[in-house]
Amino acid sequence: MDTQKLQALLKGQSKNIVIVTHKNPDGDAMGSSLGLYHILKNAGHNVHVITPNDYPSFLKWMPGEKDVWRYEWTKSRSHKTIMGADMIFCLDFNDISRIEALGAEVTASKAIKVLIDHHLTPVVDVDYTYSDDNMIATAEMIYHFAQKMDMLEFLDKDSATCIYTGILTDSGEFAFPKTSAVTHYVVSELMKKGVDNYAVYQHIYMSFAQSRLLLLGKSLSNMHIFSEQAAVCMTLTQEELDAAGFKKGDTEGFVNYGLTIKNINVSCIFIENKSEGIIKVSLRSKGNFSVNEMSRQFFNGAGHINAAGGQLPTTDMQYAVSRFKEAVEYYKDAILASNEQK
Ligand SMILES: [Mn+2]
Repeated sequence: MDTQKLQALLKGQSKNIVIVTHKNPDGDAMGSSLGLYHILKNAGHNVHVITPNDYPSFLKWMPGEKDVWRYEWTKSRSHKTIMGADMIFCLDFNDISRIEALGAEVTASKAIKVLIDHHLTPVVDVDYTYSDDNMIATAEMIYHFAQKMDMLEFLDKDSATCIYTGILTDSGEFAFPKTSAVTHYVVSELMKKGVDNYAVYQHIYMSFAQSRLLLLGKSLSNMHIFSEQAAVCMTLTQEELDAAGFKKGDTEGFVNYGLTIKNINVSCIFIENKSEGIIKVSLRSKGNFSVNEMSRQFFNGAGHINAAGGQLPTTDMQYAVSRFKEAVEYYKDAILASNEQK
């Protein structure tokens, strides 16, 4: 389907539209979905946002959020709505497996399907694809999509606030390399619609649970620094998690703190899960050193060049740290050569 035909559909009579996004939705998943939701609603369509599962509480203030259905809690009405949809938008994922059980529903539906995404090489079977891996966020693409569809008149403060949230979170507060002049232009246009940037910032970054800060302190004080290998690792045992009152999501992003040290190119955090009898591993790197490869080799996992996960089939934290030491020694030269500043 070409752009003109899609534009005619969206500007034509009211449609039943479903928007789906990936499992464990993040700021960009929710920001792009709800940003598009408001635009399409304002254009007169009947729109539902359906996520595979629940999302973190720091996103539960976004305009329209109260109307979002979590598929795992709303299977039968989600099923009916998806089967009755004229159009389905797939946002912020590049593979149908990323939406789990919801994927079978989307695949079975006869609706016209549209994919908008900024991950590498999407393989979702749709009628219209807007994919660009140079984009910092799918939320930014929603703005460009609205422009392409000649629907910017429907961008209001609510949709702008959601799109802004997606860009803010996926760009690491406008720090990551793919943040472009165009990104800042879009943000400027969003702010003209009345986005309260300070309020958004407070909702996202200044509303953590106490347990998160206690655990951050703990994990940092447990940090092992391997200066010669330009690497650090942090640890949290089940006992430490319990003592701080751990809640799901509390340790999100902790691993990134290791990389804030000058001349450290690899950071790792080990988090024990006693009931599963494992230690979960999270890895990050600066530059071109691949923690994906390191995780495959040493931690039974996988991921991307700069971000990977894995696990060890033990709850022995001392063993985990020694395994890390072994891994960074093995890759020492590559780690030291990573992120060489010109
Ligand atoms: Mn994204």
